[in-house]
Amino acid sequence: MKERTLAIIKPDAVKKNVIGEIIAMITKAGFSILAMRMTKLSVAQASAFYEVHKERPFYGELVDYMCSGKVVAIALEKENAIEDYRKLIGSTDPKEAAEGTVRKLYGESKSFNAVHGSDSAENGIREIGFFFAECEIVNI
Ligand code: IDP
Ligand code: MG
Repeated sequence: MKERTLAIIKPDAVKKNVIGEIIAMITKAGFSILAMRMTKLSVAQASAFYEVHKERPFYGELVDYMCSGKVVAIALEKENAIEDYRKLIGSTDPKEAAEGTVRKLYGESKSFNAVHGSDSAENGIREIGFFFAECEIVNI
């Protein structure tokens, strides 16, 4: 079944000038881009996006990081998108990520790990809705 996932190229990866490389990895892996936008998150937006983590000790650092520069939000669709995208990006901690994954190639640390990916089909839909209006999703 086709699923949707939200990718975010995080501020560390944007600063490294690897937006193109990461998008190439995503499209070569067979994902369709339904919507894409560069933006800079406010503290309020980043806090709301990561609200599920608000009790975690790293929440403040995570919000600061996500607001520290520009990000690229990308709505993706593919069969089995959630699992396949998470395989493409690798483990949360780049040190533990498999060779050839986005986080292994471009992540700095568990905190600054280059990209975001949704963790379930339900959250994929919800997170895409956080960045894109229904009329901005181009599904042809
Ligand atoms: P995920 O991005 O692989 O789904 P989550 O556990 O959902 O990982 O965490 C969200 C984000 O919070 C991570 O991508 C990373 O930027 C940050 N993060 C996760 N765990 C830690 C940690 O132990 N220390 C610092 N930052 C963390
Ligand atoms: Mg997560």
